Amino acid sequence: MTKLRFLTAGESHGPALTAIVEGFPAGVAIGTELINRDLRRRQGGYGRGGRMDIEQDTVAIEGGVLAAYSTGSPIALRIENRDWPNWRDRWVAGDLPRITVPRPGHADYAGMVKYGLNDARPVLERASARETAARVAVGAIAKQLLAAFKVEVIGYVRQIGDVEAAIPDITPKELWQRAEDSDVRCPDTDAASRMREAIDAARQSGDSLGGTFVIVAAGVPAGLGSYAQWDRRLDGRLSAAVMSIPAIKGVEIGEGFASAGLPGTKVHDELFTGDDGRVYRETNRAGGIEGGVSNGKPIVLHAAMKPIPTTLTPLSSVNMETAKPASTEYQRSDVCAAPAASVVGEAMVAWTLAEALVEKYGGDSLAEMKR
Ligand code: EPS
Repeated sequence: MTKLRFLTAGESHGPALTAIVEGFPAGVAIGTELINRDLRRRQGGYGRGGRMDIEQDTVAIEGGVLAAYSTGSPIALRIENRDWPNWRDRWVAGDLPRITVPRPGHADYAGMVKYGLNDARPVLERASARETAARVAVGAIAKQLLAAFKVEVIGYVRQIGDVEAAIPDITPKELWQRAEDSDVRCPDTDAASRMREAIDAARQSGDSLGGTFVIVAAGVPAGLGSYAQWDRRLDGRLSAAVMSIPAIKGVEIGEGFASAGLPGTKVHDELFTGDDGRVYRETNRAGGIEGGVSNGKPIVLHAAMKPIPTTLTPLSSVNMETAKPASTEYQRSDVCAAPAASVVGEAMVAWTLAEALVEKYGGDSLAEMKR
């Protein structure tokens, strides 16, 4: 089996997050600093909460990399939770107070029902978006494989609350550069300042905000994925990967939902040949995928994140012990995590493309893939 796969483990307030990447080809240069850079990017963003003042996520590579190159063995990654010492004693003694009022929109209720628990703590510990730190570390490793094939994955925020950015007609790389300079990861500086205002207003009123982000993968070779079977379709796999990020409620590829309201002649990307006989297109409304197969154009994916479910303003809920009405309790949370989610989106798209590359080119070593 040559399939590339990964698993994560760990709780939000436990000792650490762990990831194991398996089936990763040998001979890929793995830079720890490139992983740490993405971990820092995920931690940032205007609207993040108090936890990010505690954490300074860095990765320890504990297997599968020797002298800065992947060996083909499982890659083990560990990110310590700096918050752990604040929880350790009560955690180990088992005297953390039970949580019996589920937050609407979080995994609390569904998790309690599913696992037959009288306490939402085990649910929220694992369902917390803290787990995405491990995914970002894995995604940063995938990006290093993609870089060997000149594939680049970038992400930026397009909307926060009801503030929508006007995306300038510049290259994805330039958009990304602007997003990198923005604390809401938005390339439109005017919209970015209105987004910050919207986040401030939500914080003031004890509320939370969602948003949307765009992920672009440039340099993706044609022919990844297949129409031959449902689970080989690259668009389906990318959508599943991005939808699996906590709080993501919508994913579209290319023009997505807008294309449903247009006639076919206004949607499909016509083919032309240039003087050199090469096929080209003037548009990319399909977002780089037709028939579930990459077509050589940049892959463009757009995702919608709902507002964070933990709100300072209580929401109506039920005490699961007494079945009586109750209000949600608040400790701390982000007001808006859409900028961070865009970094996680990059990771999940990079991962899915790395998987598809390994499938197509054969994955024991980078040299073999290149051949
Ligand atoms: C997160 C850490 C968590 C939350 C957030 C994501 O830290 P804490 O619960 O200790 O404040 O800030 O989790 C959620 C958004 C959630 O709904 O669970 C992180 O590292 O990203």
